[in-house]
Amino acid sequence: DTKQNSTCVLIGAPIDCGKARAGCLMGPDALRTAGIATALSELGFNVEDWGNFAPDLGPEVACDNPAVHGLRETIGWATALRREGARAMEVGTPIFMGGDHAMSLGSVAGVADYAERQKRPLFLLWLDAHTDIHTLATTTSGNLHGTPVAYAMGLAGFEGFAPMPTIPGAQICYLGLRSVDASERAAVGEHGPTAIDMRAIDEYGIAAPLEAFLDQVRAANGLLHVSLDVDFLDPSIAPAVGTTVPGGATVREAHLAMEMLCDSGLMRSLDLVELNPFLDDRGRTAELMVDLTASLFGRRVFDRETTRYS
Ligand code: EXY
Ligand code: MN
Ligand code: MN
Ligand code: MN
Repeated sequence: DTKQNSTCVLIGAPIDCGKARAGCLMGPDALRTAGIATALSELGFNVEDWGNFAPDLGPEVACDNPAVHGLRETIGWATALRREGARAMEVGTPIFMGGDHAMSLGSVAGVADYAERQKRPLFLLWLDAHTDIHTLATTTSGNLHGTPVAYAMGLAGFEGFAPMPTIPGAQICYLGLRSVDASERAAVGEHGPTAIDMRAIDEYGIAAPLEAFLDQVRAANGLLHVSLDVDFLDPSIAPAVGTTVPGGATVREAHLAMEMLCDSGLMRSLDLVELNPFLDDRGRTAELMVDLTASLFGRRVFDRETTRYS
């Protein structure tokens, strides 16, 4: 309905247990400080800020992989964010403000619960340098922010996490990849997410491969969840992330992707993750993330019609 279409729900998720380097817990407040709510209001949205959430008390789970850390707290976060995410879907467009990418173990599950109730297929667009497709068994760093795609696909090896409605690999698309572990490459090959790496963006631009994926979502009458990791962006424009990888998306590539997503009208929920304000340079990464969010929700230089050349 129109109320639902015109409402954005801000969900603060200061989760910081998905890796070793601390700081992402400040992410939600940095996005607020950079003006995320005002930017959305100025675009005509009704903004509800639900504040910062806390994790549930997770179960004690034995894990065979000694590298894995933060498991209990991560499961607690996943449970809480799944519940709040599903609830926010009924109200409007949730914007999950991380926090590290382990946040998506909860956000995507909540969105998937909603999609299942609506009997609509859920698609996932993962804007990231990394594939985040490890299981508890394959991760060597033990950093759980590297796992949410595997969980969403229903891969085995997520002891302690409640099962979620799974998203088939054919409904998942990566954009911006440039750092993939060997076992992750094998998992992508086996389970079939579309992998648009930086070489593909160099060769074809960002528009053509993204449009092909959006066509798939449209054809299936799907709901689209977008997960935007700060490290999708080149470190020269977005230094505030613990996992920088050179050769990322430019300012304009990123804005064009956001503008195309907005025009498609397909996005139903959004993650903004991995912002570590402790590593930022006078807030510029937080400001860029807010500017990209504004493009995603309709901020334009001109209406598209005025700049059409063919
Ligand atoms: N694949 C590496 C690991 O598992 O440790 C790096 C993961 C980085 C994940 C960041 C959030 O995207
Ligand atoms: Mn990630
Ligand atoms: Mn990443
Ligand atoms: Mn098309």
